[in-house]
Amino acid sequence: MAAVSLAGVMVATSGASASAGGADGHSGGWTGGDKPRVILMHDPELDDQNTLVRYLLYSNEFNTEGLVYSSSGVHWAGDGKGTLWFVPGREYTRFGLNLCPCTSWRWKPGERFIDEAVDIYAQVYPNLRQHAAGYPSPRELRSKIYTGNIEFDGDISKDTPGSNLVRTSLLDNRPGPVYLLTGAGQSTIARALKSIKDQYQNTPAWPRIYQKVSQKAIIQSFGDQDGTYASYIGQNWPDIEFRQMSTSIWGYGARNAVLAQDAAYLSAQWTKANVSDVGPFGAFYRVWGDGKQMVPGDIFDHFGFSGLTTEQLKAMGYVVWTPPQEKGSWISEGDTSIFMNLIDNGLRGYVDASYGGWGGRNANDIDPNGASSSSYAASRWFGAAQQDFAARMRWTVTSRHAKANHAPTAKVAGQLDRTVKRGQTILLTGLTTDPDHDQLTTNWWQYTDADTYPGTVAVNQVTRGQHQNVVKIRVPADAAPGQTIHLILQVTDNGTPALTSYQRVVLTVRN
Ligand SMILES: [Ca+2]
Ligand SMILES: [Ca+2]
Ligand SMILES: [Ca+2]
Repeated sequence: MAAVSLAGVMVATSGASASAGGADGHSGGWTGGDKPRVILMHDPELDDQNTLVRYLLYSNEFNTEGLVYSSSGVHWAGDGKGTLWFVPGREYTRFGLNLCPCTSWRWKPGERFIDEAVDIYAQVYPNLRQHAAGYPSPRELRSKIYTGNIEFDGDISKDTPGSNLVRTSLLDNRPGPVYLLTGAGQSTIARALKSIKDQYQNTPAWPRIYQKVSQKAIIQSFGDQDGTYASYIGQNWPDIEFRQMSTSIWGYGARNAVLAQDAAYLSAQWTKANVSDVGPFGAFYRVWGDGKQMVPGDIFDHFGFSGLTTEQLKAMGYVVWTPPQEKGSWISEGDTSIFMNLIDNGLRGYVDASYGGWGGRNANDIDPNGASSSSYAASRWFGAAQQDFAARMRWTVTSRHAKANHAPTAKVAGQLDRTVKRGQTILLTGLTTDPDHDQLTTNWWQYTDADTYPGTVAVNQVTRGQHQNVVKIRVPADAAPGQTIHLILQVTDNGTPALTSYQRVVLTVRN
């Protein structure tokens, strides 16, 4: 447990779970403290480019071991030798099309969007590091760029630099877990696992290697974009934890998923002021009508056009699968959910896929209208996440710490994970500060969707100030042994943009 002493009480720090040694029941999982080990995999879809911008703004919170060019069912490079490829049911056979077998699909020769993003990171790095510690040097990030199994959709026939990286990270003797975050297919992961199995399965080391890798790897994926989870990983490595991160809130359908009060975050006005006009990352970030195209002539990528109707775009030969929006507005960051629960915001969404956080949750939440909603588990946080994104975009163009806003910190005195007795009364002391000395608004609330106790508990205010918020909780008499109650301390500053941090406390009812 990483802890600091503050005002005479032991305080668990935001990124450091108090549950040492897997007391939460997830013995292989990251418990906070040091940064998570991460290998990020992307295909050259415009929304991966946007996800990458956001990821690099948070790269101070990760041990980035790889930024890996990857393929998917909708993007693959080909082998450069004219080999034809075809997978039944892909987009090239839909929409009345019959375009493959073909030699590559929606992949620009010499594609280097990951390198370009890191080049921009190098430009803004001197500013970023004024605002937070721990940003990796541009040189270090450049050394982490690899090419995975990009030649063909779902092809795991050979080792690649990307699959070798995954393989090495899973086999090394450094502590895990290794988060394999993919916004593309899983062929690079599958190839790494296949190589490990091929090498060890007929040796005495196999049971140990199988167990080690199964405990160390955590896959967080948006869907199964090339089918290799179904065809290889799930069948051969069923004990690897697979976290499905396919929330709708971050993607092309965000307009149908955000809460009404958050619609402005998708607008041209907000996006221009907070993203597109903000330095070189803003210029790189894809928005509707920006005149760009990832692959010249790609009939699925009409997003750069402005002022044309669906009918006009169709007449030009484009497959218009989502209607044109206002020039300058949000298109998509579809894969952002793969890393957002690893951010050190105090929600501890990394502990378990059921916890939830800015990247969503693997279950429904009950929305304010009382409906069980798959998107509300992510949309409930979207405004706070966008404000935080806007602040970090501002960091990229601001050379002085005092000229930008920084998130407050939320801490809780004592353990974050506690075993409690039925009927017991406990005090929870929240301690909040702000690096900019902003005014703070704090509250405690029960995250009823994430906890396993089916009811609600009364959160009784004892004292409430800007920097200390104490509540009293009585553990319900009808709580069953093993049930959990999740309580969240939330703090928002009055900076511009206003920023929110949290600390989650998990009470587990004793036998
Ligand atoms: Ca993608
Ligand atoms: Ca602040
Ligand atoms: Ca509950």
